[in-house]
This record gives sequence, structure tokens and C-alpha cells, in this order.
Amino acid sequence: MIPANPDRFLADLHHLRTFGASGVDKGVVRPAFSDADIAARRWLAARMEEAGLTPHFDPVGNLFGIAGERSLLMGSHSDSQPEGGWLDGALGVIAALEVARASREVGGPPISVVSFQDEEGRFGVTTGSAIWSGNLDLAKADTLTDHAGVPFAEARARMADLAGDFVDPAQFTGFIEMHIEQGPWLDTEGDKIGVVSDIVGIRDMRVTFGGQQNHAGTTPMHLRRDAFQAMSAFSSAINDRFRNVVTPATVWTIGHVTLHPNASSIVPGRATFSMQWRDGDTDRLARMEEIIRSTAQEIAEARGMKLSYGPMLGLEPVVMDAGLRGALELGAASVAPGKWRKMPSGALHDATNVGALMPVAMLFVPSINGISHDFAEDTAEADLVAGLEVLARAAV
Ligand code: HGY
Ligand code: MN
Ligand code: MN
Repeated sequence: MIPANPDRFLADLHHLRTFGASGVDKGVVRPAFSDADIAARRWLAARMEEAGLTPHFDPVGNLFGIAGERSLLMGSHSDSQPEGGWLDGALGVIAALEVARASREVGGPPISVVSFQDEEGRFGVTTGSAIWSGNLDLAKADTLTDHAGVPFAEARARMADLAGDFVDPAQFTGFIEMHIEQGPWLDTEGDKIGVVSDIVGIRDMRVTFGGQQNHAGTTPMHLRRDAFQAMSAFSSAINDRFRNVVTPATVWTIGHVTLHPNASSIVPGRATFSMQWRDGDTDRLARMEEIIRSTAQEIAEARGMKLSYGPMLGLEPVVMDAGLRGALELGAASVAPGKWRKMPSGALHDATNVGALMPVAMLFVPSINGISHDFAEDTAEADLVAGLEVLARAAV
């Protein structure tokens, strides 16, 4: 047994949300490499040290608390979305810290802890773990920019004073990530624990329609090359054309839009938007890409638009390791008998990348009303503690 301490765990979890607290619900604004993110990482490093782990930052801001011998690795990420909840990522980091600390106190198995950097994709898709695992080349990552045009290289330079080398993954036997579900299923159906079977794949790229900026009062409709209208037509067209390709589990999102110059009395000359799609099947992701590119091309030609794409980012679907999964299932069956389920993950997680290096598995706890990536994200404390207990049992 590892006697994880629920009170200490909850106290640390609540302390972490003071970094970048939004003041709305329990929400946080702690994007990767922001002042709040760096301050939170410094605090986490100190907590790791107090727990007897050796804190270590790598060149891209990933923070490890290393047990010092060959060990299990557990954790998640502590950066947030631009409007994030207090548990997304933070839960997995603090639960890992508590289990590692409690295990050390009783001479239990060595456990290392990690908080990956930029899981939330300010620059890429799960950037920090993608680089560590080799899924994303560091030189390529350095050229990726956020929506404000800041390159990753410039952002990570903010943590250069802390940075050591990349950590050797060979010292870790496997990786377990605890997370909130971020969807409706556990909450709706009254289950307490989800043991993840697999994580979907993702594709993400920026698309730009370039038209002709012009006067919104004098330019006749038939002479306009309006970039917003092109983007809008594209969005409707792909919803229609995906119909014969997707399943009810497939999702796609235009979540970030920049209109230039973004003024009421100017016909927009440029529209740049994020196009993201996710599915558990790589072939389906590829068919969707073909539809996206051919539709954008058709619309550009019909409306006299220049069309350009940013770098295509992506991660493949990943199946969880049967052995680690089995350990989580045993833990779930004893902590929440009859109230747990096996389920896929529709959200991306660092475990996807770490799976390229070692066996990985994940467990979920319920999200109240299925809300996440929103300040209102929350989970009942009893469910957080049940998840901690499952994690502690599985680690043994
Ligand atoms: O978007 C995701 O799935 C993750 O929360 N970064
Ligand atoms: Mn997350
Ligand atoms: Mn997230």
C-alpha cells in the first residue's frame, strides 16, 4: 500500500490554482511560458524537492521530479488553455506528486513525477512531450508560432536560466497519467473512474484565405473578395462533405479566427483560422484532410482568394498498455466497485507522446456536467480522492 494523503493532495491542488487564478469560478489563465506558468513550475520544483525528488527542467520547460533510481513515471501538465479549468493537467501532476511522496515516506516503490510543458498547444499539439518523445523535432518546434506570432524558440528562452539537458527516458519503466474526463460520460452515467483504452489521433493546421480589403460601403457585393465570406462558405461546405466519411465519434473545430483588419466598415482582406479534427482512425483523418484541402481550393478559386496553409501538426491514435491498464482496472474495481468503466479518450494527452518511449496508461475521474476548457470546469472532491486512491494502488 502507498498511503496517499488526501488532505495534502487537495491542499497542493488548490495551491496550484492560485497561479494564474482567473477570479471566475476556480478557473486559471496559465498558458505555457506565461509568468504564472513559470511561477507555478518553480513552486512545483520546490515541492518535488521537499518530497525527496530531484527537480530537473529540460530545454523546453518540461519539469521532472526524479526518484533517482529506475522508476515509474507519473504526471501530466500544469500549463492551461487561455481560459482553463483548475484540474486539466494539474490534477495528474499533483496526484503523481502525492503518490510519489507518500511512497518515499514508507519506503515504497520509487516514483518520478513530470509536468510537461505546453500540452495545451500554445505552439503545437502537446508540444513539450512531443519534443521529448521524438514526435516533434526541436528545430521544427522552434519555428512554430503562437497566434500572436511569438516563436516557440523565443518563449522557451524565458526559462533558459532553469534549463538542463533532456532527461533520459530509459530510467523510467512506464507512465501513468491521471486526468479529468473532460466529457459527459462518467458524470451522466454515475461512474467514478474511467480506465482509458485508447487516445484518438488529431490533425491541426492554420488555413488562410487572402482576398481584397476594401470599403464596406462602396464595394458592390458582386465585386467583393471577402475573406470572411470565403471562410464561412468553407465551414458550411466541409460540414456537408464530411457527412459520408465521419462517425458519431469524429470531431472537428474551427476554434481560432483572425480577421484582418477586423473592422466593421472594412471588407475583410484576410481570414486565418485554425482547422482541427480528431478521430481514432488514421485513414479517416487522412480522408478528412483531403476534403479540407480540396474544399478550400475550390472555394479559393471560385471567390478569387489566395489560399495558404500553416504547418500540419498531428498525433496518431495510441492504444494503452495492457499491463498498466490492468493495474488501473484492479485499482478501480477495489476503490469503485461497479462504478467504473473502460473508455476511449477524445481529448489529447501527453500519454500519447510518452507511448513512443515506454508503456503508458491513463485513468479519468468525472467532469461535472462534462465541462472543460472553461473556467467552470470542476470535479467533486470525493471523486478526485477516489482517483488518487486508484492511482496509488496501480502504482504499487
Ligand atoms: O485539446 C486537447 O485535447 C488537450 O486538452 N490539449
Ligand atoms: Mn489536459
Ligand atoms: Mn486541456
